[in-house]
Amino acid sequence: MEYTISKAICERWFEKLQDNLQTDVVIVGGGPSGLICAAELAANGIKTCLIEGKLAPGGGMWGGAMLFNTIVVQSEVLPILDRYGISYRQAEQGFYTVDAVEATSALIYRAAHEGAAIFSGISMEDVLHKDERVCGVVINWTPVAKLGMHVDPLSLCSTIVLDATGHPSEVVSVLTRKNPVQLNLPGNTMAYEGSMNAEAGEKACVEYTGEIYPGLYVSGMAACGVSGSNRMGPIFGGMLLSGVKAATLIRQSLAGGRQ
Ligand code: 48H
Repeated sequence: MEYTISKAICERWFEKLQDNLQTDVVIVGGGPSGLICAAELAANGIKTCLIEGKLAPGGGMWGGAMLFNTIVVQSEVLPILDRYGISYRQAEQGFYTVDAVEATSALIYRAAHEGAAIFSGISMEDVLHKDERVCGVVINWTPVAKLGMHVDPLSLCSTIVLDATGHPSEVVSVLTRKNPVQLNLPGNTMAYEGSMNAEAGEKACVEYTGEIYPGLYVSGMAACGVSGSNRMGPIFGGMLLSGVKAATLIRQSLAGGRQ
């Protein structure tokens, strides 16, 4: 019995890895913006792979605010919540509360169920950068990096990479640290996240969602950070809108390339 169990897991997992060595989109980071983007892309037949460094995807959504696991959204995202079967309760002045566990688990379920390949416990440590284009990511086990083990990585090749790593914007950071690139951002360079301003942050994370370098998109808190915009605290409507916008732009770009 033990042999059969182990063989089944190894066969399926390596099949998943092999199938995603070359893919349409690699999303780095399984927070709300990355997860919803993965769900929307996969639902539309785009071959999508999501790399999450931690054991469980969900990012900053599980914890709500100060571990109070309730989040707030604004009325414009209610159609998204309805589409994902996430319940909400009216608060004041156009704001709604959502159970963080219900919302996070719904996003994870939908991304996986629509067919996005999710790899957890694996971190992006570098990008593939060729002919002035990002064309994939370099990955390794998160514990390998944490233990400082000298182990060489593997690569995932993709047409598009999305940096959905939240506050640290790790994909953009590594690209700019290692390569003399100009980004499609104010000042052509990566900026740093500003202090809390919920109105400005919510607007900016959607506005700056997009392609900032050939092959490289940013979403969510990463879009906010690299554009030098503000953080917004425990309101998550912008993260969902950003992920949906990233999926729309990526679909348009892939459709253009295939014509
Ligand atoms: C693999 C990685 C790597 C790596 C990081 O932070 P997230 O939840 O991301 P967003 O942008 O979808 O949502 C942001 C939101 O949660 C938030 O922090 C808000 C609203 N803050 C406001 C405020 O004022 O503080 O998720 C990012 C995910 C995490 O799960 C990381 O573990 C993962 O990315 N990640 N995965 N390789 N190198 N770096």
